[in-house]
Amino acid sequence: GGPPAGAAPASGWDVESVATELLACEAERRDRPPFTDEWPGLDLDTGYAVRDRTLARRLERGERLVGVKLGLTSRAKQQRMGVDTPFVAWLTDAMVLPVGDAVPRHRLIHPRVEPEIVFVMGERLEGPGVSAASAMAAVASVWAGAEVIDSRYRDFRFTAGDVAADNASSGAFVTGPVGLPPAGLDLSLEGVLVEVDGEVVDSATGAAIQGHPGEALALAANDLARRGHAIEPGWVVLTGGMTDAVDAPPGVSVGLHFTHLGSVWLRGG
Ligand code: OOG
Ligand code: MG
Repeated sequence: GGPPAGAAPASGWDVESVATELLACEAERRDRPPFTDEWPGLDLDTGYAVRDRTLARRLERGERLVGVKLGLTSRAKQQRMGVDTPFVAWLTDAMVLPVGDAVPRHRLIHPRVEPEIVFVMGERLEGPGVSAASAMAAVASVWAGAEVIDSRYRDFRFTAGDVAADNASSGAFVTGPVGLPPAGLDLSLEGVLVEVDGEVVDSATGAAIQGHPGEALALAANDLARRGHAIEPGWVVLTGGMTDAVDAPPGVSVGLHFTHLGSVWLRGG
């Protein structure tokens, strides 16, 4: 029973109107309640359909696709956000934050900062059937990263479908000082300290990301394959927040210190 996923629901929302509303919220820096309050049928796959519509609109207005990000790959993030499904979203050049820039609050709603292990791809990676080992073989270099997440949902309240539609709370991201070849690193043991104004407020290792960030990369390739996408050479892949995100208001300084990948500094904004 019930209408098929993606069909116009009784609430009046559909894939197209949700995509339009999310892009408008982003442009106007306006948050809103999650769509699933009115449209419970907005499940993960319908959310992905919305995500792909908003990407198409971003590309139409001249943005360039530069990679993908994973969301909710660590238990710290899953527990904090109340959603335990990892998922994949798009990164465009408009989300790249130049090194040295502060958190771009002027174009965001309620930004928060989280530490991530980032891959730059050397080879194409296409699912299904990708393992962590075959995924890592396609990686050219590994970087420290700071993701500035931002949600179009008030108080970051959402279900898996809502947040997939919202491109996994994408905002901006910046990468660290060095790109290292993956072969010499044990990424499950790569540690990070999250420092806010001189105080270490959180820490984690790469094992927080599905046991190893390569597992998250494999998950991304296999998940994207369900909708006919592959991960392309040169793409950036954000493997997911290792700890809960932190607030970075103006005047605050956030340092993300990795064992081998160096430090990423971000001024609040
Ligand atoms: C969802 C975005 C998740 C991550 O790394 O887990 C994400 C959110 O926390 O709003 O970027
Ligand atoms: Mg993230």
